[in-house]
Amino acid sequence: LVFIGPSPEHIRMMGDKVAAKSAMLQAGMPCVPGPDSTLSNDEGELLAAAAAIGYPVIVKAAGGGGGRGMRVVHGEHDLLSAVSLTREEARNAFNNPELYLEKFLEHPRHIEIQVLCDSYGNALWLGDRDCSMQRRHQKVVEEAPAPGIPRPLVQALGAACTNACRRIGYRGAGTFEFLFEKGAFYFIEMNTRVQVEHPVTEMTTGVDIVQQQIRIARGETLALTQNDICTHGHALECRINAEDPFTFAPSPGRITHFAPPGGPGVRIDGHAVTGYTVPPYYDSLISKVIVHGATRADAILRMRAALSEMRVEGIKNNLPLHREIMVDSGFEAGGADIHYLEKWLARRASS
Ligand code: MV4
Repeated sequence: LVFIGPSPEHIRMMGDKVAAKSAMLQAGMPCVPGPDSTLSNDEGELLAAAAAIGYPVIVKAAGGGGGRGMRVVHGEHDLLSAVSLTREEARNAFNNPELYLEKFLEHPRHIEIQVLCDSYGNALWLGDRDCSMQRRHQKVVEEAPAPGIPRPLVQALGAACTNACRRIGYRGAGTFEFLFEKGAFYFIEMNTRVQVEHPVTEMTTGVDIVQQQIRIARGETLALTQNDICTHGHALECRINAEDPFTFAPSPGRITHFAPPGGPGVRIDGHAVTGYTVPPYYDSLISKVIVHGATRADAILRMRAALSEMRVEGIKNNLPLHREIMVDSGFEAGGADIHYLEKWLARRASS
């Protein structure tokens, strides 16, 4: 049996967010300002560490990630209670009470870089994705490339990611997650797996990431070099969930009619068919609609057409929400931050 994925040591390293950040700092990766160590329990040291960063700060659990185990602190009066609360939560949820401290970035975008590495020190990056359109840490719409960011900045970041991979001896597919604010990138976490949003990278690079994972696991050398990688056009992905499009309550049950969209530049990843029963036990994701176009504007037009063709009947689903997002001027403009969708939903709920 051959495991398809990174080594256990790398998975463990990236699961410990303090170890991950420390390895990345040593590799020259830009990280969010904050101490390169776990927090002590000494009140004076804690207050000094936060004061050195400047408020607001964010307390994060070393064993957390993906939005679990973190707390924003706006001033020194809240720091010590936030640290004890987060530590208790971390102890219970992750069996790891270690915490770390960062400057809290208030209006960042969530940008990620896809990498592929073989077992022989070869590393490639496959462009960037913007995953800022999210609600409660669940991505809703993803795209590649990230709109409006100067390409030389992204290219330097991609090179920093492949350098870091070579330095730590990473193997397999991986994603470097960054916050982007005021023209700068800050590393936050690395995902050691193929992610739900990988199709937008496949559509813009033409590289089959899952095929590459299997080839790497077989012990093959990457047949591609960085010069072989160029991105074309723009791709969008809408996650179709079995949920109420207003309350977000899960809506499992039988799909009485499923009609996926089609046509040039339209890809559906999913398992749903007419007659399929969505079980109540898992994530509500039932299908992904991915489109590619020559430009971002073309991709949006294709997504609007695809969503208007698509039918999912018998269960509630978020197709109506996606149809609204695709005609929203803030989304169309590109570059919305991680809070945009939640604010938009709050306005929509009250009108
Ligand atoms: C942050 C942050 C602001 N400043 N770190 C949330 C998920 C986890 N991967 C990291 N997260 C954040 N870390 C600093 N220093 C804001 C978030 C954050 C977030 C990040 C990415 C996507 C959605 C988010 C939603 C809320 C908060």
